[in-house]
Amino acid sequence: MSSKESNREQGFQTLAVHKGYKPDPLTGSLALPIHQTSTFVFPSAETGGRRFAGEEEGYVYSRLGNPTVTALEEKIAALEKGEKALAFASGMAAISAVLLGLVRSGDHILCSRGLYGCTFGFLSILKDKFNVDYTLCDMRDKESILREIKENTKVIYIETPINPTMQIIDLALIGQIGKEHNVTTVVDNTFMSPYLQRPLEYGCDVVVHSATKYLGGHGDLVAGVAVGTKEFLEHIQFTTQKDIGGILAPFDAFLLVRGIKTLGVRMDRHSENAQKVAEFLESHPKVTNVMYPGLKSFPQHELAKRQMDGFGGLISFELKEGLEAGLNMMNKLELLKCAVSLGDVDSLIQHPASMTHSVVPHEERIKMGIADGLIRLSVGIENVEDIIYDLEQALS
Ligand code: 4LM
Repeated sequence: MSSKESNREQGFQTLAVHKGYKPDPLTGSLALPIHQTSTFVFPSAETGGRRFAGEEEGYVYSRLGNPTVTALEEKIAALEKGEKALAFASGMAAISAVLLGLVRSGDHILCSRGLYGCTFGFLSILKDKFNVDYTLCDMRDKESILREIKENTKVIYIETPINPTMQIIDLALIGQIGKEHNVTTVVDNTFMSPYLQRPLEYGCDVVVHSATKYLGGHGDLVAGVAVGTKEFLEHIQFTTQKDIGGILAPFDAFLLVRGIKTLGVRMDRHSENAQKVAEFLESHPKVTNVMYPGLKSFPQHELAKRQMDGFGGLISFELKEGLEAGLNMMNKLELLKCAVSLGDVDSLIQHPASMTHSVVPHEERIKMGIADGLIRLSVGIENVEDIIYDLEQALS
């Protein structure tokens, strides 16, 4: 490769395929080796001591780092345009390690009004057991964000689009408010993946993902990642990741690397299919309240166009006849599977009020915009005619 070539900034899909691993010089293995080991042998006792003291680079023990996991972390960091990434055993392990690394007793977290159920559950644990308060706030409105920031606010934590209402928050605004008020901004980018949205480019500080979803893409693993500055991620690595221990196993890192190689191709198909499915649902006489950022009727369509490179694969909607009719429709589906999770190549459909967001108290759920009859559809990469055919027969 010429030096000119090596200075070129490579495109997203090229990085998705190649970043983080070069064919092993010893064996020539094209695929990333799975370093299925718990510990690493030191060439000498002195080397081991220096590695523990942080005076010399090198692997020590797989809770502190593993070459297969490092390859994944380098790939994710490049795709999210961050300095460093860390991989975790689940999205919740990433989210909890990041938040625990940022707050102490007496602090306050300002959150989007609308969060994945277990993130809400973790905030409740922080509040009940560790005296870390939180406020849920409609962040579509700048004034309400400014009103809710307190002296002790240390973190602004958001999802955008929000699971499952698809409401969108202006990332540039959040990044700016964070800087002006010296508050760390954390964005859960699970619904978009770095192919469609990169919050760090808008001045936000930390990105977290449930890598179980679009990053993995095949419904065969549970994982999480966090991305940000080297300084912040090293702080997490050597505190709440190392000492709580929610690390990713090498085999799951290998599966994630394999999944990410096709991320851009999959996201294009998810977005293309979801647009057609959303238009079908919107035109169906039995369906109401279709929430998909790619629809012209979507209240934040213009903001979505501005900060997202595509509209993704998630749609929420209700049936005019309500909850019972919605559940009946879900039971009649043949191709689409009734399951939680999202972002898989398979289309998945679920009922947030009784499933993913059931831990959120009813009153709060309604304030979040999660009606009792709301249904969430994660559109897969099957032939779109077959997805629409299945929905049509289930609605008939
Ligand atoms: C679901 N979601 O919605 P792990 N952040 C977001 C999520 O949607 C999720 C997590 C974090 C669903 C799981 C059953 C926006 C999860 C948590 O499940 O811990 O990898 O991620 O269907």
